[in-house]
Amino acid sequence: MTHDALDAAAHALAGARRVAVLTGAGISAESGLRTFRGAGTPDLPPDMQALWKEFDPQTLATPEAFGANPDLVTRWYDWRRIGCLAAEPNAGHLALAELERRLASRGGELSLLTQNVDRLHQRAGSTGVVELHGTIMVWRCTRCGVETEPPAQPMAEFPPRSPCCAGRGSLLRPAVVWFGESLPAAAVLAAARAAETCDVFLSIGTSSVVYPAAAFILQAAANGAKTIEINPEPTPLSGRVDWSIRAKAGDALPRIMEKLANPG
Ligand code: BV8
Repeated sequence: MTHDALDAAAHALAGARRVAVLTGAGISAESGLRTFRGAGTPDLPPDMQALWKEFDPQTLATPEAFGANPDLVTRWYDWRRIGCLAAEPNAGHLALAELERRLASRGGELSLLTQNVDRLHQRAGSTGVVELHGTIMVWRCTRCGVETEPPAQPMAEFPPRSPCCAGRGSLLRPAVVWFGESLPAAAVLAAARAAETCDVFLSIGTSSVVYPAAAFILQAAANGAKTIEINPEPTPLSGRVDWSIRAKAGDALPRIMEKLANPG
């Protein structure tokens, strides 16, 4: 982790009034949650081992997969939901919540845009989080769209019938955005506004291959914002940002916050 990149990032943030942040699965990796494209997965319950070996998450996160095999897809999502509930926010999540408070204390603002569905940012104290890809903590009736938050325990049946329209054979699905589905219009609007008005755009823990989320940092750069990426691995956008910091979020963000608190 190069000190000059960390110093440059801290310096850019020190002078910023509006900061936009995009996070991806990598910021939750240090909380023990699997990334979509990263290596390695947490230990699976024995009865689940066989189920996931031959499946690629990207093929399960689609309406077609749900239509073809609602039992498999809802089991996978409920397994992930329970994992997210058991996880704790890590130093990276907490540093972003602290950055939001620090900016607010001097009349600034932080727009936190996340691709993650685990709600760890909210549990870390971040507010106004824009969930670009929805959340795994809320499930929706496939017939009438009514949303419910299932209790913090594994679902009783798979696929889960919706309580409101069970008589009509309707199922519950996770309120996430699957591949091929449009992002919530309000979320896209909020993200575009943040990209257009921010002084600094931080991209953290994302492989920058999923669109339209990956495009917001380019929009910010086009609007004259300073752009910073934090990722242990390079991404397709590493060469297009002002500083690409090769580090884990849980290492780099607390260091940046330390430099903000003790300038000079
Ligand atoms: C849409 C939710 C309109 C569910 C997910 C151009 C424009 C528009 C669309 C497209 C386009 N080109 C292609 C498309 C289609 C598609 C797309 O982008 N495909 C890609 C794969 C080519 N986009 C869509 O379908 C979107 N819809 O645009 O609607 C439309 C409608 C019809 C037809 C066409 C368009 C919807 C996209 C949302 C899909 N839903 N998830 C769920 O979670 O199950 S996406 C999924 O990928 C997750 O949300 C995930 O967050 C997201 C992105 O992945 P990352 O977060 O970046 O995670 P990843 O594992 O990839 O990377 C982790 C990174 O962290 C790594 O780089 C690693 O090095 C790093 N890391 C690891 N440890 C750490 C770390 N970093 C920091 N610290 C660490 N400790």
